[in-house]
Amino acid sequence: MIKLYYHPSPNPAKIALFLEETQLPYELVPVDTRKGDQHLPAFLAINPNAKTPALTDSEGDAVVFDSTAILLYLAEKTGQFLPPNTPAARAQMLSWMMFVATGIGPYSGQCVHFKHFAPEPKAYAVNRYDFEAWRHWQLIDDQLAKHAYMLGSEYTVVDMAVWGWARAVPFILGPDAWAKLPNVKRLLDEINARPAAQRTEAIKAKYSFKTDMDEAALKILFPQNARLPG
Ligand SMILES: N[C@@H](CCC(=O)N[C@@H](CS)C(=O)NCC(=O)O)C(=O)O
Repeated sequence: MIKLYYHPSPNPAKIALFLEETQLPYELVPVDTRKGDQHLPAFLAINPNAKTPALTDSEGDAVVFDSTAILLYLAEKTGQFLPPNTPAARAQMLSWMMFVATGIGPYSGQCVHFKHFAPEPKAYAVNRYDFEAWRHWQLIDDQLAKHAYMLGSEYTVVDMAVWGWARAVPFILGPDAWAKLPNVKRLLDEINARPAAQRTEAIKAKYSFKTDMDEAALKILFPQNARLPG
């Protein structure tokens, strides 16, 4: 049995989408990161990085954390949503998966942090991360201007990786972002209309995750602020 350690945020959502697309049986284990569940010893034993998502698979005793690793694990396990098994197609798949893992995710996440949550002064950081987040999203848009999907004419695991963060684009880049990223918006709308994405969205309603970003949640999510003076 697969267990998905889940919070309704961009990285875990990609995994729920994959599981819903493939209809693999799985049990969802809520991890309420605004309450600090990611720091509980039982979760740290699965993901020492204290972040969602993580996944265990009793078939083969597998434990896997980080959304990119999990997507690749599940795609290889099922043989689904992968490009043709040629060196050229696999090279493109790995390149774009790592681009999302090391570029889209971190720059979008830091852009959100500095725009919406960081204390002053922050103009330098907002400028850097907004610039880099835009640059990364523009490359995704350019790729999607050339092809229906990230790897060409087929919907693959790379599109699911992009979808996780694409849902948050207006919060990351601003309310006018879609005017400049029409191809990302097209992919987002297309995936959102899929039954698997609708089932993924419905997960939120089944669990009562904390939504308040109150003082306690800020302390848990941004522990580095304890080092700031006064
Ligand atoms: N590189 C990791 C990043 C995971 C991550 O940042 N997860 C967020 C949710 S999208 C989280 O659990 N944050 C809680 C925290 O930082 O304490 C991945 O792709 O899975």
